Amino acid sequence: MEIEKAKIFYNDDGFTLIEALMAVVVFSIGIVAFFTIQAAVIKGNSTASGLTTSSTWAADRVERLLAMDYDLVDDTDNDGTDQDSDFDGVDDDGGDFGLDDTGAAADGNAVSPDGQYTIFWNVADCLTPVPGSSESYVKALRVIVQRNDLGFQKNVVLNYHIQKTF
Ligand SMILES: [Ca+2]
Ligand SMILES: [Ca+2]
Ligand SMILES: [Ca+2]
Ligand SMILES: [Ca+2]
Repeated sequence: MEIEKAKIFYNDDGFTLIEALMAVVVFSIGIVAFFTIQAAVIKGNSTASGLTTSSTWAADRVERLLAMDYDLVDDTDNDGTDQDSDFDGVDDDGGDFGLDDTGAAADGNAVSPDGQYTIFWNVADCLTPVPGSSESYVKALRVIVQRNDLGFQKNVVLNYHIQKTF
């Protein structure tokens, strides 16, 4: 009786070719799905890590600039200094006070030790009058960190205002 029962589930014909092919197809779909997910995870991790590193470099540069004496944080090429005489927030002689400048046009630049990140910073004086004061002692600071993310250039941009204190 026990043997009879067992025979119902037992088939000694082995796998048919169709069954074997179906198994291969199902297995292949699984493998492709696995690697597709794996690739997406790796890409996501790489993007996240690039973003984190860029933000860290940007924050580090901001801290260095903030640690400097107010007068030493300089709009070296003068494309953003004293160019908003009417305080309307619009660059009097065009441009964006040079704040978006990269490459040699930036007020300062540095490259990370691994060469993967390039940092630019720009300074503009007198963008905004200090509230309640006829004079302006504010500098706008923009730090731009560029990186290559799988063939695309990605930027992290930090904006700061520093105010002279007496
Ligand atoms: Ca400048
Ligand atoms: Ca203006
Ligand atoms: Ca300008
Ligand atoms: Ca410039």
